[in-house]
Amino acid sequence: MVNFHILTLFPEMVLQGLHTSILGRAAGRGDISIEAVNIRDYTTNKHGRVDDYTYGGGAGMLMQAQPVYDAYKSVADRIGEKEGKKRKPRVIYLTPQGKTFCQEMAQELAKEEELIFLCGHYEGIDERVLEEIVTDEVSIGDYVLTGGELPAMVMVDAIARLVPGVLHNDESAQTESFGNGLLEYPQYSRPEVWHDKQVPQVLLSGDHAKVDAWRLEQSLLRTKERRPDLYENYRKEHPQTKQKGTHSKT
Ligand code: 6GU
Repeated sequence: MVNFHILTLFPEMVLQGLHTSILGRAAGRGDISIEAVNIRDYTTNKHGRVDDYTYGGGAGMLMQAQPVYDAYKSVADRIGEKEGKKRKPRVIYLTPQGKTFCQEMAQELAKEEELIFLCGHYEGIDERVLEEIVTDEVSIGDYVLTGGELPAMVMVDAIARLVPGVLHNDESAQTESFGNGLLEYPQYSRPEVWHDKQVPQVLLSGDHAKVDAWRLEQSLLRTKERRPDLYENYRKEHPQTKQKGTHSKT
């Protein structure tokens, strides 16, 4: 069970996206919970403003410390009442300046009971509140988005599918791409021939050992060709595995 709390100016965007399909059903069963907290509900500004100009000048507006802190406090206090004063929950600030998200981080975060995501907008958030509440700064890749909502949704999806009970087939979280450090092998369904293309014979053989060996070989070939960086890591961690495909394409 992981409880996800998302601090955002666009709660409907986040809830719409995350209460769909597999995660929606998982939330319905209680395997995860996802709440969005509207930062604007916590502003003390009488016009409902949450942003202001930056000291020092320059283009763009900044989210102010007060509404962000009070939104955070409302969640942290509720968690504190539930758990007692165990320890501070992790607060993940989505920012292009953060550490790049990866499967290993997802696995680590899936062990937490409570996760708070802070989504920034405009030019960012007043540094002083970040210093007080943020435990992790995370980016989802080297490109710039308009806000932290999509990155938060990406992270929640990647983490939630690792929570026990969320995926029905216990295996599926593990056997897929990156679960074993390799890209996935190609897959086929009916019919046996489509557009003159035949399903590989080994998959029709019923020999599970042969099928597994073929799939591993395909994963290795694909990873070597498409993601040499992942392939190198895999080789280092599995030095005993037979080299695949070194004879091809040269
Ligand atoms: Cl976490 N935020 C924004 N605004 N852009 C991003 C990002 C995060 N990760 C990649 N691009």
